[in-house]
Amino acid sequence: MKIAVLGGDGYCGWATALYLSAKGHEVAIIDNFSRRLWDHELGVETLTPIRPLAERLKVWQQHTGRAIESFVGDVTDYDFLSSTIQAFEPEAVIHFAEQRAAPYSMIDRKHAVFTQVNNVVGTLNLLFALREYRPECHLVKLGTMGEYGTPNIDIEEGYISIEHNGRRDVLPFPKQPGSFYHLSKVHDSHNIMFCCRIWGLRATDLNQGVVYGTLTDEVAIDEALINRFDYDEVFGTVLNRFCVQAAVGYPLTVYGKGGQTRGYLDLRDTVRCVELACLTPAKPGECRVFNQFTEQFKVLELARMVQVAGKHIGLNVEIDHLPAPRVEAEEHYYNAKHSKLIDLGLQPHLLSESLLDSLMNIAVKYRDRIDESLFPPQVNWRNVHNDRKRNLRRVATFS
Ligand code: NAD
Ligand code: USQ
Repeated sequence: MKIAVLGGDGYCGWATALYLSAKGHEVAIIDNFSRRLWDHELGVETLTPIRPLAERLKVWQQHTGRAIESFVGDVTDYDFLSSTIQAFEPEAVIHFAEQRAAPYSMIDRKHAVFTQVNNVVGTLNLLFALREYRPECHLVKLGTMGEYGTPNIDIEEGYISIEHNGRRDVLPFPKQPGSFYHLSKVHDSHNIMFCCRIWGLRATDLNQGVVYGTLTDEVAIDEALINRFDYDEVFGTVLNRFCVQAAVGYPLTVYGKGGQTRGYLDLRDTVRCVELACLTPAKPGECRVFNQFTEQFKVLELARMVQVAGKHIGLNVEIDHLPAPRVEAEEHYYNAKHSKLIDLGLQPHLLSESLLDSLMNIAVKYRDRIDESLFPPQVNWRNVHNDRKRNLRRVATFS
């Protein structure tokens, strides 16, 4: 298939682009490198030393003989995006190209507004470009499990059958997102559903859980292909952060009681899920929703697993409970369905089997690059004001 990967220079996008290219698909990456700029803005670096995209692509072609085309530009620029869609003529578009950190969206007004404009406008532009130039193309859009929040009932895959005053209907599952970022995903979902309904576009909204790990078969081919591994308080996700903290003997930063339960998946399952969605596209007019995670854990459970794994390689790991910087339930019911991707053939990698190889050993390998000042959380949900200095001093001023 001809598959365009929007956000292909990022964490999930890079792994996906290589995986699909290795499988024989014709892949193009579309990215404006804003993620690399946000690292500069925050004064942080990924644990793993990632190379410029052009160099990465050259090395990939040298090893595999397979070329990946790149289009550098901003998906919020309609002229750029629509001309790229016309030039590449994709059969599927995988849309990863958004600002994806909840804490980044909660720094101040400017970052909240930027996140929602970047994400919602980019997706809207894509919907218009597809309608105009590739109406048969399948949109595979990365959403998030965080769209649902943590309701006190089972979470369905996108839709729920409701009986109300004696009448029955199947409706979108209620959303209770927990940050301006997560809200942007809800707005996207509504726009996608609407465009499928009125124009007959076809889409799969992948409500993904928290991703962990950095190794996939393809990036392991050469050090120059290495993927991101973020551990700073803004872009670092919890399990990646815990492993890096363990590697330098820093007490694991559990926020509050640690009873926050989320769905998690290995990056190797992300790439497979996306492939499965592409290979079995939604029908015209259909907006499918898959919950994309493989296991659920409480934050404190993860910390204890990292503690045990650390012991195996001689690390003495302590666990700290910090005052919760976010406004979220610290103990709650959580039971989210996630069978649709399994039904399509997903065979999950389990955390218990990959914690050491896929995470801890990487953290230890790059230990010299770890900056401990990036561990304590500064962005506090209660301190979101117009003035960024009230929430995160590390941010440089960009106009
Ligand atoms: P990432 O920040 O590593 O990658 C996103 C990429 O998109 C970056 O390379 C960035 O430069 C690019 N981008 C952002 N805005 C753009 C724009 N306007 N124009 C062009 N390119 C743009 O993020 P990720 O972790 O790879 O996440 C990818 C997607 O998956 C996001 O939509 C995210 O919400 C979703 N997701 C991620 C996780 C996770 O744990 N990482 C979990 C659930 C969902
Ligand atoms: N947490 C800690 N300690 C830390 C970091 C996080 O206890 O040092 C807690 C958070 O408070 C939260 C949980 O761990 O309860 C997960 O936080 P996270 O930062 O790992 O993930 P989150 O902010 O939810 O965002 C990540 C991705 C985002 C994606 C989301 C999927 O950055 O793009 O949408 O995971 S989900 O959580 O299902 O919404």
